[in-house]
Amino acid sequence: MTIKPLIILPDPILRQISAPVERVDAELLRLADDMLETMYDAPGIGLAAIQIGVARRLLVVDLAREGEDNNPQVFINPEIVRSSDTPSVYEEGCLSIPEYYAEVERPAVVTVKHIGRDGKEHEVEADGLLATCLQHEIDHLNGVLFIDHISRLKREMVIKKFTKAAKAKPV
Ligand code: K1U
Ligand code: ZN
Repeated sequence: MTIKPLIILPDPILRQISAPVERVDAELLRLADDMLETMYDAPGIGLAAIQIGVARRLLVVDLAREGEDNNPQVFINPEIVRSSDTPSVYEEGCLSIPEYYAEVERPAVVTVKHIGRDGKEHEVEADGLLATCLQHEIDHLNGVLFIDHISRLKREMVIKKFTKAAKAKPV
């Protein structure tokens, strides 16, 4: 398993729309393992393939707490098929926007249809942090970032800060 470099704002790669996965094969499962390794190293609780520069509809999540055994979950071609009307607010972060956090309102409960690493179709009803995390990661597959859910003023300030930092970084 390999730790891959993370794509950081304002890299336009993050705005790409990822393409559906056509085959669950050894190469795809290796990519999922590399994503998990990269997420654990960061550390984070989720990661979409586009965050390591691969525009495929694949995400990984692990919500195990410190001291608990890892609980890696792989979602291939995930799709939200039901969302609750009840909202939930959570202070989100993003490995592609390091050290910036903001409150985002999303549906509190979602049902996500997806293909698992077994190649079979599954449906998961998620609430709490899993619901928030899955919606955040599915947004990534559509080129949407959590800063797109905050005020325009705050978003522009964050983009400006990261653009300045990227220009100052030696190549
Ligand atoms: O997609 C990502 O950039 C990963 C992101 C997922 C996420 C976090 C919070 C709400 C929604 C989605 C992260 O993992 S940010 C880092 C983080 O939240 C964390 C890191 C270490 C321990 C616990 C949480
Ligand atoms: Zn993110």
